[in-house]
Amino acid sequence: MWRTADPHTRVQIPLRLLFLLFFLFLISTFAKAKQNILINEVMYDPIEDDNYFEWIELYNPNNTSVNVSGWTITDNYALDFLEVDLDHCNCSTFIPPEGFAIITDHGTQIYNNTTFSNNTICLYVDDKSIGNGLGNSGDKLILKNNLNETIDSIEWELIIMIHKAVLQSLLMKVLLFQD
Ligand SMILES: [Ca+2]
Ligand SMILES: [Ca+2]
Ligand SMILES: [Ca+2]
Repeated sequence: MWRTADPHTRVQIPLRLLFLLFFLFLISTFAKAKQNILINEVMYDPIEDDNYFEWIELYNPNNTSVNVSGWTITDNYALDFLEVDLDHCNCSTFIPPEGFAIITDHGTQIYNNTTFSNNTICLYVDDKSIGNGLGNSGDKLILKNNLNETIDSIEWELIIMIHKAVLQSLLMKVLLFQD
């Protein structure tokens, strides 16, 4: 399980701009799982630098371990193979029963100030970006096993809406300025 002093999950996106409300619209499609592993959480818009703090969390809801060796994760642009992270948390490709896997890229800095529960494994993608980087305004992820079968997928997009009251206020200021 992911533990951090300032958890920032896909359902906890901060407001970024004054007078604008950001509504995050997530479309999650759960594939007919051969092995029921879920894309549980996606940090695509970290508070810190996107190049070093993006991550994905997988969850194994089964009562047996699942080996993700040879599995791939693909975003809107690029495919990455999952690799064992020999430097962090358990050095394994087996996600424990009801356990988690954290996926980062090779340039990650998330381990500088993060701890994990014992039922978590850490994985790398095979280069320095998850896909080509996780888009803040929209992207998708497809998790496939070593037989190229889709296990889970998720897609998100950001819809920017101006609150009606704010819009009216802005229009009033424009009208007053024109006068
Ligand atoms: Ca990002
Ligand atoms: Ca990549
Ligand atoms: Ca991308």
